[in-house]
Amino acid sequence: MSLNKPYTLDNVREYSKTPIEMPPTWALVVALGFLFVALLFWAYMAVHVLAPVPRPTRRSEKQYTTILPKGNRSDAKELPCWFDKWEAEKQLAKKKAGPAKAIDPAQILFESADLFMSVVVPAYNEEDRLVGMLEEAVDYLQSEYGGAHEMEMEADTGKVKRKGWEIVIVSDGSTDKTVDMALDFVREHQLSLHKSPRSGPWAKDLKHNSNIPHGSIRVVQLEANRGKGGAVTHGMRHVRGQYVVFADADGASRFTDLGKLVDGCQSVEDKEGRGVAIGSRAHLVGSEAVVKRSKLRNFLMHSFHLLLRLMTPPATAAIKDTQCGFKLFSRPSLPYIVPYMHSEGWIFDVEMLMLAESAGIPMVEVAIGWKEVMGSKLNVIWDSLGMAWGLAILRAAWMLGVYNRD
Ligand SMILES: Nc1nc2c(ncn2[C@@H]2O[C@H](COP(=O)(O)OP(=O)(O)OP(=O)(O)O)[C@@H](O)[C@H]2O)c(=O)[nH]1
Ligand SMILES: [Mg+2]
Repeated sequence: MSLNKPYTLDNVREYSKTPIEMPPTWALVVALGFLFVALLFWAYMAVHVLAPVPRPTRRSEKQYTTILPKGNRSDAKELPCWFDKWEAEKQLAKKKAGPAKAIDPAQILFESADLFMSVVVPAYNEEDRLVGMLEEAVDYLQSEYGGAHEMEMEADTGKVKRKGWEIVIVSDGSTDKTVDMALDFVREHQLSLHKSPRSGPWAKDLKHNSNIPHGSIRVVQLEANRGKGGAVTHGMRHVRGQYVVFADADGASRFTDLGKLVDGCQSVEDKEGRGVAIGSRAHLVGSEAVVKRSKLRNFLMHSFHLLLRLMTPPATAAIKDTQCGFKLFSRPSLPYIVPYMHSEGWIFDVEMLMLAESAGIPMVEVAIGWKEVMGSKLNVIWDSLGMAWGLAILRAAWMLGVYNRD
C-alpha cells in the first residue's frame, strides 16, 4: 500500500514502516523468462561465431598418389569417396520426403565395402617416425589379411572374409619429406626390395618377406594443415574397408592389437552391424610408461578426464581413455559419424564418440599395448588448454543446435 502523503522528512518514519510493494508474481516470471531467452540467444550467437567450421575440401585433396607396378610414381588419381555419394543420396531423399520429414540414415543408400580393413594414418611432418610405423602395420596386415584386393564372402555363412587391406596416409600439409618417405616405402615393398627395413617402436624382427600388392597404400596430401581431427575425418571419407581404424604415425599403439579391436567391435555390433572399438591405455595408468611422463602432463591428463566426465553424455563419459589414437569403426557406423564431424584438432575423438553415442552405436573399450615415442609435437600446456576450450564449445554447439544432423 502506498501512503497518500508526499515523502518528506516529517513522515519518513511512517514510510519506513510501510511494506515495499512487490510486482505481481506473473510479472517476475515474465521478466525471468525474458532474461533466460535473451541469455540463450546471446549464448547461441556466441557459440555460432566461435564454433569451428571445417574448411571445404580442395580439388587436389580428393586425389591420391601411389606407386605403379613398375616402381614409378603415379599421376594424381581420383580418390574414391563414399561420403560424396552418400551425401548426394541424402539430398535426394530429403527432396523426396519434403522439408518437414526427418530422414532415417538407415534408409540412405551407402556404398558397400571392397576390402576388409582400411587404415587411416594422419601424418604431419612425420618423416622420422612414419616408416617404422608402416613397417609394423604392413607386416601385420599382409600376414593377417593377405594380399587380396577384393573382398570375398564365405560361401556357407555369407559373412565377409577377412581379406584385403589398404592404408590411406593423409599428409596434413606436411612441409618435410613425409610424402617422399611414404612413397619410397611403398616402392620398396611393392617391388620387394626392402633395402633398408626400419622397425617401429614395437617389433624388432619383422619378416619383411612379402611384397605388398600394388595400390594398397595411397598417399593423400592436404594443401594446408588442418589438425589431426581434420586429417582423420578426411581419410575416413575415402575408405573402402568393412572396418576402418585410424592409427598414429608414430607407431605408439601396438599394431598387432588390431585383431583385438576387430573382435571387440564384432562382439558388440548391433543388428545393422554398427560398432566402435576404442583402443585404451587406461590399464597402463600407474605403469612405467605413464609414470615416466612429467608431473604436469599427468596432472593435465587427470584434469581433462574430470572435465570430460562432467561435460559429456554418459556413455562417452564412461570411457576411460578417449584420446588414444587407435580406434576402429565398422563400416555401417560411418554415415552416423563422419558426415557430422566438425573438430579439426585434438578434441575430435570426443566428438566421434559423442556422435556414436547419440546414434545409439554400441562402443567398447579394448586394452592395447602402447609405448611412449619420442618426437611428439603435442604442446602439453597450450594443447591442453585448447582441448578444454574445444570441448566446451563442442558441447555447447551440439546442445544449442548450432551443430545438428540436418
Ligand atoms: N601435432 C600434430 N599432429 C598431427 C597434426 N595433424 C595430424 N597429426 C598426426 O596426429 C598423430 C598424433 O600426433 P603426436 O604428435 O604423436 O601426438 P599424440 O600421439 O597425441 O601425443 P603423444 O602421446 O605425446 O605421442 C600423428 O600421427 C601426427 O602426425 C597436426 O596438425 N599436428
Ligand atoms: Mg603420439
